[in-house]
Amino acid sequence: YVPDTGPRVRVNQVGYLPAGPKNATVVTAATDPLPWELTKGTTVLASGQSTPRGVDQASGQNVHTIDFSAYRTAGTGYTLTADGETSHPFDISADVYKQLRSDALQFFYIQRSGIAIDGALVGEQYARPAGHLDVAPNRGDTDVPCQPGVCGYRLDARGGWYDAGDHGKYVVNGGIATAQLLGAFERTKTAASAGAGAALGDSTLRLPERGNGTPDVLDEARWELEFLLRMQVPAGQPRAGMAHHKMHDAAWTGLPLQPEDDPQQRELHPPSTAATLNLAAAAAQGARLFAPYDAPFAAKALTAAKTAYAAAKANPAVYADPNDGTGGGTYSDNDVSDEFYWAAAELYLTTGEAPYLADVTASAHHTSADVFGPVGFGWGSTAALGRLDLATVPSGLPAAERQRLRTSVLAAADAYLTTQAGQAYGLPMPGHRGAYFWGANSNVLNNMAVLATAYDLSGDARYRDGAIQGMDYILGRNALNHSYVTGWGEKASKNQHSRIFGNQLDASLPNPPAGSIAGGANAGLDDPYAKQLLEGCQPMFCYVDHIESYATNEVAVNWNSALAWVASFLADQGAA
Ligand code: 9MR
Repeated sequence: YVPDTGPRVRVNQVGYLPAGPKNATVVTAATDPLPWELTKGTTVLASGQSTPRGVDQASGQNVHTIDFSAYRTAGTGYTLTADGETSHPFDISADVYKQLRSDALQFFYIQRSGIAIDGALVGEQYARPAGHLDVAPNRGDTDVPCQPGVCGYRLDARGGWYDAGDHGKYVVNGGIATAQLLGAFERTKTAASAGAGAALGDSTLRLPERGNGTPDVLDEARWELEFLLRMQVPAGQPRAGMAHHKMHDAAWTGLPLQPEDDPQQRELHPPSTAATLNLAAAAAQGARLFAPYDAPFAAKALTAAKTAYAAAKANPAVYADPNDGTGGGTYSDNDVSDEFYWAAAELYLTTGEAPYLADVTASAHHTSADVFGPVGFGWGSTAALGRLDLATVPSGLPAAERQRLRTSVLAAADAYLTTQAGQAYGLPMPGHRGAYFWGANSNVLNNMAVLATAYDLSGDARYRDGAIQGMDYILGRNALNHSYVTGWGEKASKNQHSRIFGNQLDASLPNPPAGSIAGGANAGLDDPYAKQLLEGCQPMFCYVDHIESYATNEVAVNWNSALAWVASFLADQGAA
């Protein structure tokens, strides 16, 4: 299988910010510098010499890089030519990322469970009846039994978002995705470049809640928060206050299948410490952000967070079964020390209470440099979320302690800049095979979020430029010459694995909406379709835009939340 990778000059297919970094990569056999030209139509606007970079580890290609940052004039239809090849066209504009923020956030409404999706808001092709409200043939989610032997009660677990291309709902992953939407909003309270956060205010998204006086991004996060709260074990039951790890169908549903057509039994799976702590962290953060808009809801969320945290401390090692993967993913994680740290941090930031601070400072994650690992944080490694919030959200932490945490964020960002400088495709992630695993695009984005936070904290433009340059990889400057965000770039993912957006299998169904990010190159080849097609691939080539490749090409809430956070940062850098 040889993918069509188009012109050998690789650019960000969408564009570059006028005062931001502008880099491209050329695949070539040449070992000496090559002349390049930036053109628009027949006019040559800039020229120079490429920098030979040798063989790129992640792609196996001999490559050169081109730096045309000095050209800053806004316009459309630019191309870059080198070695007889001309790139896809791109823009230079302060508005390049303006729409990406709302596109990436809008994905969540279309993923909602338990509510009809209004075509008047998001386009008739995405309109559908409410899924999983017990209207036949659905059996769930308003009165969900446990798996046999797990509990003696039923829960109303309606709502929330479908996790990804499946119909499952998972507390661990829902928690981190919610936290990133809340975090995108919370950033506007402290980051100078975010202005007053008007871009994330009320009526900035196409949601049924628009115009209710609450910022839309909070309304969207609340849709999942309410679900997370419903997953809590009721008082009086064994393990009260913990959260059920997940709920999904007894067996995997077919592809494609609209949520309202799912006939299978839905079941609650056992509670886990990890899920309980993710609920605690996300609900604690939600409580402080909702306080000005809906005090009763904020209080309810805080009570749930406190109850969950106490239940986790009483049940500190209840792990999800790594073999519980029939009908849904496992999201199993046998190290919850990072979730404990994150939850304690959020509870401390919301309440200022000493016991939470004591747990924060007693955690090994509070001083470890490892919270910002080379391959980024994610659903199973959440300590970075706690550290980033402790460094940015105002609190009663002693100034010296705050400074130490801030310095640790800058040190992590320095390491990502060093990694990025070593990557000829400009991404802040190492080039070895092990870095390209399931959902790697979200790890690249989360490293960019650390760079972005370092910029917010320091004002040092090197960090901002690192975050901006990382987006080039996502939007087409890569070995496949492929943009991983639907609707963004000349050649972009559009056949992501999804039971809802099944256009590739059924032409009457839509493709994913603009702003949906694919999981990305995964050298693990963890699905049969990718395995038979891509065996032996170099890491950056281990991707195919086919609906059956769930391990390289799925949509997922925790990947779109990473995109949404970063897109919101980038949209604020228009002047950069
Ligand atoms: O994102 C998850 C990835 O880190 C795991 O390696 C993988 C296998 O366990 O599962 C991924 O999550 C999937 C979940 O289990 C079920 N819904 C779809 C998710 C994205 O592929």
